[in-house]
Amino acid sequence: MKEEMKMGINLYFVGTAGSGKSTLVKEFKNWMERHGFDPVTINLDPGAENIPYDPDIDITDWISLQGVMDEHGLGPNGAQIVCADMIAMNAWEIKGVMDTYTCDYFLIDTPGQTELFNFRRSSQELVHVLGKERTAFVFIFDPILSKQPTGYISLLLLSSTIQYRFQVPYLSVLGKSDILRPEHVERVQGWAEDYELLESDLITMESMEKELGLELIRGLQELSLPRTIIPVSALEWHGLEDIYSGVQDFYHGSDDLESR
Ligand SMILES: Nc1nc2c(ncn2[C@@H]2O[C@H](COP(=O)(O)OP(=O)(O)OP(=O)(O)O)[C@@H](O)[C@H]2O)c(=O)[nH]1
Ligand SMILES: [Mg+2]
Repeated sequence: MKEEMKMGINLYFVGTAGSGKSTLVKEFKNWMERHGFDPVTINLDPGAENIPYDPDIDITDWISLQGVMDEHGLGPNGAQIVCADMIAMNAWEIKGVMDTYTCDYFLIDTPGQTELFNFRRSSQELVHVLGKERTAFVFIFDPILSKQPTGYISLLLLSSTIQYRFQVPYLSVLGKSDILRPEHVERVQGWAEDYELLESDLITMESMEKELGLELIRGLQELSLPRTIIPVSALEWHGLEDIYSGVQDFYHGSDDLESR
């Protein structure tokens, strides 16, 4: 196996609640193993119950949401904020455990309440301590929200905050694309590539958000957001190779599966 493959890229899966982060971590791990790679999974959600895979490194070994709720007399949302900062305080310990692994990728599952991860300074510190120079994000667009131009624009704004907050390479993926009709998938792909198409589809909508939406599109056009969105189905193993080659492009040039 190539030496460069063993540098252990930190691949974070982010997206709105229920967008499919944990399932994608699970299936991307299975896919990687099937293709001869060594992935290591990390759960960063201290409130996660019923994770669909058995994480190699689990934040709940350090921090428990229920424990923080009990100790500080907080509800689940307030406790999540405390936990987000506690995760950063434990970052060097997590890094210490990561250093005991020799692997290709660390697949990092992030909390369901995505704004906690995206907006808090502690997450930036965590990403830095765990090795920002080898980091990429996979931003999952929720398929149901993405079907409408207004929902898609909202998610585009959210993804742009990730670029703004973290300044790391990231891929946009359309999650659970198996539940969308092929023409819907193509439409969303078209919007990613061509903002004029997004604009013209927004204009035809009877929506109060139309005027502001058009102005937002003009602003978004100025940003260097990814101009492709990868349709992915974790359950059907669709688009997983595209994620892999997209990340490889960031760090190793075009080292695709064929060249292994
Ligand atoms: N059809 C389909 N369903 C999926 C896919 N990926 C995830 N799901 C389903 O979507 C639901 C949410 O998936 P999760 O992986 O738990 O999503 P999450 O983003 O980790 O959720 P939170 O951590 O709670 O925010 C589950 O019922 C999954 O079975 C997919 O590729 N296709
Ligand atoms: Mg999850």
